[in-house]
Amino acid sequence: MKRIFSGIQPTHNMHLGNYLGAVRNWVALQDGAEFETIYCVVDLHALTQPQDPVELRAHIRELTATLLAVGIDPERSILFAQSQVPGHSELAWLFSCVTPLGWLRRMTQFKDKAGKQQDTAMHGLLAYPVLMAADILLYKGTHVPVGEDQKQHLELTRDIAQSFNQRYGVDFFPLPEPQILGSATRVMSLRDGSKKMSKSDESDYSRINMTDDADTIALKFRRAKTDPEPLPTEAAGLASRPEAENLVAIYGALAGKDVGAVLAEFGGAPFSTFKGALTDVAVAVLAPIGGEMRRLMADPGHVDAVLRRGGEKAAAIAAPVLAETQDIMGLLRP
Ligand code: AQP
Repeated sequence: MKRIFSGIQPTHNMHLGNYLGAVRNWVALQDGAEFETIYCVVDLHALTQPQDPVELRAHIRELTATLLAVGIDPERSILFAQSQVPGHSELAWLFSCVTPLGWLRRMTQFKDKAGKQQDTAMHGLLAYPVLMAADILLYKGTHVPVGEDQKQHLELTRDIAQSFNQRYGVDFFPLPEPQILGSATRVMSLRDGSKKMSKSDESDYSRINMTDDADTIALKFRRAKTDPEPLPTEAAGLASRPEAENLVAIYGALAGKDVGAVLAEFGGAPFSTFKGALTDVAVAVLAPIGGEMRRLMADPGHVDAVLRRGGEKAAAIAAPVLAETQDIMGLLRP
């Protein structure tokens, strides 16, 4: 059976980058017949950065409501929060005993986030990819939709699965494959076309949040960094113009058009004209999602019930995998 596992951190609510780069594809994968889909609000991963406990709990609920609002259907996908299934932490410990430290120190994300402070960085930051391997393999996930930035971590998941299988002479864990979808878009910051749009960017003007209203979306696009030239008529004209390239890519992803078609329509136009059209298409996509999310948040009991049911379904798949792992490793079952 082909099984997709993917997660999103409740570090803040979802932004347009998370949606166009990942979550929109989650909905497409759920709606296709090829995969069983498991989607997780990875709150344990969020703890690798300092979190205010009250805000974290609110973000877990808000993010879940947003996932429901964009079309994740808890009847067709398993949707839950990572901390609801203790097996994630337990399997991560077991995997940490078959994962050499050198593999973790080499991870680009660790090097970027820890910088020169590797000795004072938290162990959780270093161990993040081991927990990610546990997230996927606890369900024997076979396919993981990943962006460029997560490819290295998925490679490590495969290495950990292989290391476990080899050490114990079993063929127990699958080696999960990256599921690359053509329609995924890497969305860059609206303030700096060389940085990805990110929840943790200090400036809210760097991103479009899924909950932004029409006025805020218009203001953020108006303020988005651009250059003085009009839009080119050919894709080649976007080279060395990262901010222009980003806005064109966002427009294309939202309107379902490729870059050539967007430039055929707007080539030669000034940014003021293009930004107006970009706002219209963004509002058309995001306004109904924001409305649905606010409706769901008015009934937090419903969101909690969805997570509870999802957690039960996830735990039912996880329990035998964890028990068999413990058996293979020579532990006594609880
Ligand atoms: N800018 C982006 N463009 C395309 N895809 C993106 N993703 C994140 N940012 C972009 C994809 O969204 C999924 C969930 O991401 P995550 O919550 O696990 O964490 P992240 O990649 O670290 O995202 P952020 O927004 O930058 O969060 P913070 O600031 O908390 O670290 C992933 O599939 C990711 O590739």
